[in-house]
Amino acid sequence: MDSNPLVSIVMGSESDMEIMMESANVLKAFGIPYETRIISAHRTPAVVHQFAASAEERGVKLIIAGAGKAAHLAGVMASLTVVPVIGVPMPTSDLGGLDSLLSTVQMPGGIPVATVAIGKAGAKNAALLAVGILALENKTLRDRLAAYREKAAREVQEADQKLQEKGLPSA
Ligand code: RP5
Repeated sequence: MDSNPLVSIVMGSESDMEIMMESANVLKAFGIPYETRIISAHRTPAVVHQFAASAEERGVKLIIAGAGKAAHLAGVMASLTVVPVIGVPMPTSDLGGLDSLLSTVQMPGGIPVATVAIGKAGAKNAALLAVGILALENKTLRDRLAAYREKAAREVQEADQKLQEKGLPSA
């Protein structure tokens, strides 16, 4: 946790924490100061208002908001600040996360929430998107992001080479 965070990671419940750790891990790896909070649009709405209203003056550049079911946290946050909000829909037991996805992504025109995939991939990509946006004004970060992509490409190529040499493992 940093006293001057550039990114806020917020989640609606403690039950979202395991998934939202994916965002935190990426930001940590890129050396980006971030903060994490559990704040709920329906259980602690006053805290959400206070938090969002103060984000810009505290120097926060991006908010990553993860929530599930009737997931209104990202949209409510976006309505309360001009700081861009990236929404991460949580997987759910009843509807597989489709409920979270639709309630995060289907914002009426005027108040955008940049919505990523459901679950861990989305949480990871939310942070990578934040890195990319911050990298627009930061060459060091831009080079780190390029190196991250190159490493991912190398890993695929190595896996393919191994497959060509050894074939599929026998069942
Ligand atoms: C949302 O409701 C949270 O973001 C969470 O994904 C979902 C379920 O919350 P719990 O009942 O597990 O606290 O507010």
